[in-house]
Amino acid sequence: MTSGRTLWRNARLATLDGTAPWGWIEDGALLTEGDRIAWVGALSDDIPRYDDVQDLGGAVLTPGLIDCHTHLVYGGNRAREFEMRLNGASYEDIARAGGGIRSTVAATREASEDQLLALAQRRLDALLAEGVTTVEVKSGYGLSLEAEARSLRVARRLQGADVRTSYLGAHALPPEFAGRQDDYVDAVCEWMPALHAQGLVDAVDAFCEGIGFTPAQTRQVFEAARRLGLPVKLHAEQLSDQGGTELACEFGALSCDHLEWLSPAGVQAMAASGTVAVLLPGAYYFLRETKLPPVAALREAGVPMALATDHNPGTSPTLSPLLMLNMACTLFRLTPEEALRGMTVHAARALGLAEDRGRLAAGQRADFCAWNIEHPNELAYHFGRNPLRLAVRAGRIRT
Ligand code: DI6
Ligand code: FE
Repeated sequence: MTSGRTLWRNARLATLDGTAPWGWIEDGALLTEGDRIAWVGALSDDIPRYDDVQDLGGAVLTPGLIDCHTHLVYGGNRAREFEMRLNGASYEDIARAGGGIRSTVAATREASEDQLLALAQRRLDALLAEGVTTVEVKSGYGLSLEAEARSLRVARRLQGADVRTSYLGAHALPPEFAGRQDDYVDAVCEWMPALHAQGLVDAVDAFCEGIGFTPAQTRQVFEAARRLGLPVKLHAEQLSDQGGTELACEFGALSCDHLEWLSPAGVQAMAASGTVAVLLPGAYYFLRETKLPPVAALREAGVPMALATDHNPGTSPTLSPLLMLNMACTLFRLTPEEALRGMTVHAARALGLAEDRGRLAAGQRADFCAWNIEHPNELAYHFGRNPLRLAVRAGRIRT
């Protein structure tokens, strides 16, 4: 590829720019210059000068997919726990008995940095194969300064997509802090400046839940983030209504994620603070939850809804963003267009990248996917089938 101007033509564009359905352009073309989109339009328009041409064979073009909530770095798996749940134990029972997140913490601490990298890269490769060009990766299975740093370094070393990292030290209580939860929260806050100084943290996350951390502890973590100028996000109202969302919104959170138990007051707080609701149908499905996130209320209040895999070994072992598009429709009743906007435009916003990516528009990063489909609604329709033809990242075809 040259660093000059490339015209990508013979495509049908779901730009997702503006509010027109799909931002659709039939007979579309797109011009890239370096890593940016320079122009988007119809073939019948006046096309600016270009140096070379790529023919897309009539494919549907969308922005590259953005998986804005994953836990890709960990050792082991929890298939045994899945079996236990099918034999009657609940997710909370297993967590309280010292299994759950803490069993993954043990396996993660045992693995070397290179082993963790190999495991995480293989997982990321599966996401890339379905068109992901940007991914958020959380720590949260190390739970010591050194092990959290190692996980975040692994995330930074991943190849093939842009990675945004979130520090999730407040994910679970590690065994060496048993019975000393407040001391652990102090430690999480103390480690934060060191991790930030190493350039390892783009945002700070926490698990505010009965089996996680209280709103008061979450506030302490968010205050530490604020002192460093780091944006926050939250695992909020997943298994119960803790009021974590209202707290996160007070801190101008980029996103609140899960939200099955979100209250009407929580919806209003999100609307007022412009916080993105990240919906995670994989975890809802895998835990066989029955309480749905309040999608109609979020829609009514104008809260942007993003969608992600939440890939993690305990509650959402999926590596299929396309399956999440389908489940968002079948389980949560999003429309196919809302689902796709949720994994592009709104996912970008959940990472603080709305001005940079998530749409096909001049000035945005040249991250896009060409799909062998007739219409973009098929992305949410064909579950278990991957129609990706090619992915372009920063103006280059990913091989
Ligand atoms: N909520 C989740 O669904 C994951 N983390 C969280 O805070 C579960 C993580 C795990 O079970 O390993
Ligand atoms: Fe999560």
